[in-house]
Amino acid sequence: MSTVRSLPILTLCELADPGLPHVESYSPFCLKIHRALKLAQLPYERRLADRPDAHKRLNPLGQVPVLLVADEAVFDSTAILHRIEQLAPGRLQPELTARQRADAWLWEEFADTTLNGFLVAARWADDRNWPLTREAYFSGMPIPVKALIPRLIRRRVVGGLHARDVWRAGGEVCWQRFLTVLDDLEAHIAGQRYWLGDVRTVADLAVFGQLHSLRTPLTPWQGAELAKRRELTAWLDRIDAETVG
Ligand SMILES: N[C@@H](CCC(=O)N[C@@H](CS)C(=O)NCC(=O)O)C(=O)O
Repeated sequence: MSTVRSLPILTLCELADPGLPHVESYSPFCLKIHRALKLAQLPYERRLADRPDAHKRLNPLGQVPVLLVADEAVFDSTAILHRIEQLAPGRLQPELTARQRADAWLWEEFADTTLNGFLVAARWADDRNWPLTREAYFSGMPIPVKALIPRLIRRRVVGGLHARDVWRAGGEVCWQRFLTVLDDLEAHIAGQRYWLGDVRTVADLAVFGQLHSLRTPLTPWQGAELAKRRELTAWLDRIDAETVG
């Protein structure tokens, strides 16, 4: 493992801290980056905002996370992971074979797309959870806008889920697919220490970011289904313990 020299100041631009133990952010992408920075032993500051596009000056896409490396803004959590690898070589994942490396990044992509679709659907589209999400995300809003804005944002987010084919066939089909994916992930991780076997990789961080985010009080049914998968839960607990800092 190489040493980290002359580090630039790192600032993670993100959303408010939910105030829950072991959940630095409701954003699964920010959570992934918190854990990556801790694993890489890179000290960082936090810059919190009420809404993702508050950091738009740094990220024209209007999303979080953004990592400021001195005054260079790096955005998109996958690009940030690559940057962390450059800043602290070997700390996120050891030297891998070409196939292991490809597999790690492919799983990272699967987490950011497929698993994220279920998480967004669970919080924003699932009627059982929407009141909890609305309260958690919008409670600070002044009353007159609170009646309207969350509904409009919800409509936009659920529209995005249709476009991604996550919610197009409705909740029943979405949650049936979710259970099948959970069963497949459970079978995948059975008997393995890390997502790709013996070595910890970016796949662990990315899959953790999305699945651990389903274990907050915002999504009780999805969290309970996850808890039934014992191997997956044991792996999540292990990654949490190893990266919580
Ligand atoms: N591909 C981006 C996705 C980031 C993302 O979707 N962040 C959410 C918060 S969890 C966000 O900023 N949403 C606001 C929006 O998309 O307008 C990444 O990996 O960083």
